[in-house]
Amino acid sequence: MFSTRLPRVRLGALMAAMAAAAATLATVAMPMAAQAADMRSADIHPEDYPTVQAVRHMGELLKQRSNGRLTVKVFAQGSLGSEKDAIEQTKIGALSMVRVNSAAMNNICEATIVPTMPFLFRSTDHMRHVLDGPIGDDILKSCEKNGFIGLAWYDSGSRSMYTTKRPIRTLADARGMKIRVQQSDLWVSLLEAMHANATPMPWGEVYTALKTGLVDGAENNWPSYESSRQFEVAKYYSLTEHSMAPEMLLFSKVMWDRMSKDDQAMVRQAAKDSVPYMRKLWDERELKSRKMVEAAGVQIISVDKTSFQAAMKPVYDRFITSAQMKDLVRRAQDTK
Ligand code: GTR
Repeated sequence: MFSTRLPRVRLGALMAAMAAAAATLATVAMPMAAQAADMRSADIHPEDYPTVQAVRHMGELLKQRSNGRLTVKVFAQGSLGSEKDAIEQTKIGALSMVRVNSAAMNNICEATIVPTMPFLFRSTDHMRHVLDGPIGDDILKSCEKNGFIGLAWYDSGSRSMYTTKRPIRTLADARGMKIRVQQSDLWVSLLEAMHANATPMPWGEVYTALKTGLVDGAENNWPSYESSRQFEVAKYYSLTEHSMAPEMLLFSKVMWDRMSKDDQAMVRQAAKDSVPYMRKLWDERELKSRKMVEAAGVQIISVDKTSFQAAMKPVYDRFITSAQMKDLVRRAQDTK
């Protein structure tokens, strides 16, 4: 594990550069319809992860519906680099699609901060109602100006804290701990509000960072904690459930604008149709992952969530300031 992770990151960067070169060549040499036909999508998760499977499913639907003309190739396991790299590749049109967490878009498309906010969603149902309705659509649409066509929201469950040396039982326990966060200003602020030391880094580096003691902990949902094997090196999982930051499926605006209206509609529909499929896989995987890590000896710790929630006021004060952001948060909170 230790020795295979770093080279993969470098290989990913190399492949991303090659992908960019190939896409540039394709732009010069190929007719428009052909460009739209072979779509490539990136994901940092392994092959069997629900997000990867959902995009594969979307590809199958598209292939069927277009009689084999539109296809999607999914590059899983971060083989094209980190989420940040893949977002950049998508922006310039070297990749057609990318599946990332909303947090990865926070510094790029401001409205994605809303569903990433701590303790915004009251339950899975509440989250799904908000994202399936006009608020979810408005946020996806708002990323168009940044170069991304928002196709769908996928589930990502609740994120909780996990640590290597000692468990977090109360808010005070988090004080001074070095905790890995996603590369988003919101996440730095969120952990600072717990008086922890926020350490942003790409997902592919977290296992090693935990193992070598570079950080004392991280935070994520059950399936990511399990599939990354981070539970082997951070055995205390504290049920803070502080954010339900969802996953996003984004299409490159550069590539989108080269497609016919009919193909765009087909892509949108296939992405939409992959959501229930993803949620089914997700619900099963959450249970399976939790059981698996418990069997492996992970200690699950319940915490007083209200104290963590109360500590988040400065995060709302800092990030939810404009009328547009306040309106989105209020509408989300008012959703049943
Ligand atoms: C996972 C998410 C990834 C990535 C990762 C992280 O839950 O699915 O897209 O954001 O968390 O923490 O970096």
